Amino acid sequence: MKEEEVPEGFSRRVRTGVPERVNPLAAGVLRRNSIKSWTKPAPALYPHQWSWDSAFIALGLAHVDNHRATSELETLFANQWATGKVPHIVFNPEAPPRSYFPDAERWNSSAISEDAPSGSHTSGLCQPPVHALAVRRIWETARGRDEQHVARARRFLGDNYPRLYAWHRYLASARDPEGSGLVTIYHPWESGTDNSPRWDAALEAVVVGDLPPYERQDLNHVDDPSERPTDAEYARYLWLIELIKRARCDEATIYKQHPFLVKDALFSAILVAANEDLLEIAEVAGAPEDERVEISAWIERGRTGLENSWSSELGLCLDYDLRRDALLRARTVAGFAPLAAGAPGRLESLLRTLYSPDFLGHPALHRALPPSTSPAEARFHPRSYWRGPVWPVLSWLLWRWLAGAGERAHAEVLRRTALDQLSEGGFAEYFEPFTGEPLGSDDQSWTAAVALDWLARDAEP
Ligand code: 2M8
Repeated sequence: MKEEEVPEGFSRRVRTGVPERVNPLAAGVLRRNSIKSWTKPAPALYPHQWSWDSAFIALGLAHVDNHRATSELETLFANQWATGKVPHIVFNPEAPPRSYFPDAERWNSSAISEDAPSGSHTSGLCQPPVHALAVRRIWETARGRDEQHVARARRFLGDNYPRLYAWHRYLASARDPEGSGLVTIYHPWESGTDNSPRWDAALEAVVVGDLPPYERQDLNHVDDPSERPTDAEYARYLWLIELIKRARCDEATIYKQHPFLVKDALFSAILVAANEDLLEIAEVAGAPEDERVEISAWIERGRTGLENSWSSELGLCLDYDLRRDALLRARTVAGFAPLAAGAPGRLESLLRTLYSPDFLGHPALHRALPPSTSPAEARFHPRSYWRGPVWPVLSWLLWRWLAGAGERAHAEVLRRTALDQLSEGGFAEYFEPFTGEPLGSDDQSWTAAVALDWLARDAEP
């Protein structure tokens, strides 16, 4: 057996439990999910290219195949909309029929919007902007190699800086006409934390109208339907898409009449961190001074926005429902978002919340890793997708933020615990927080990708 080959049943549980085995296995997952120049998020459940998955994948690939990491992002950015938006899905024309819904035909984006790319099929939504983090990682890993790698990475940064800048400008303008520093999302899928209780109140207010018939495909790919969103949630997800299509994806029209309009704290925090990385990329790419000044202003505005989302009562920050003019009260891992911006003035409170029994200090946790929703939350569900399970990508974000905020010892414990989880449970999409049971899809690409990034730390002096 070659090192990266995985025997039958092995992907669900890495039986050796030896962390050193994780590296070749993780690279193997990415290789097997790879299609030409990009990577499927999972072997069957997600047969297309997803935006923030690809960013995490590129970040992991940067350690094993820098060139392939760049093509992952280039393929995604080749489908950028004229507005600067990076679509949340680029549809794979070779995906098996009826493998994912809503599909390219249901979206039909190029027919409804002139801003959509004409030569491909994409969704009309977007996802958190992790991309600049990945581009920076590509640069960092290339710098440790020979001249040729450095020159190629420098070219990549130069070619892609304008696309990243256009993407962030879109988010800072079309998605924040109020200048609040917080990004507005039109659909829970844009948050990436789809059925999180964060969205319950805003989603419940959405009245579903006449929906063209549809058949869910996602339930065919999991062991138990309770691991996925409910039918009632799906009806609302599809109704929101119907409304976005009727608005022809026009931002001003959506802003005027869409029933789901929410300021997303986690998305906004990722944008602050991504803008910090974009500034570095701008430096390498020799970007004009006025653009650098603009990026710095976005960072400041983002920090202010996060500060304004702070809840002293919960010791977390909260999302905001623009339609009902109300904070969305939910204790979820997204509440730690200010850490991404260094958490000035809030670090102590955030650490207190993080290590309290509401999160990592909960006595019944299988491992001290962040459940997506606090077990103290009435709407917590340990098996249901973003309502409780541990997601390795979120552990990765928290790890990075803790380290960035100067909490290196906490970050290191988190990294090791997260690697132990993967070495015990394989590269699952998410994990039951009390038992450690792997849930959702097996061989989830971004889980493997963050493992590669975590393991690369061991090689550092
Ligand atoms: C999940 O979302 C998609 C819709 O975008 C789905 O459930 O069908 C989320 O976990 C999202 O964050 C992720 O990007 C996507 C692909 O892994 O799956």
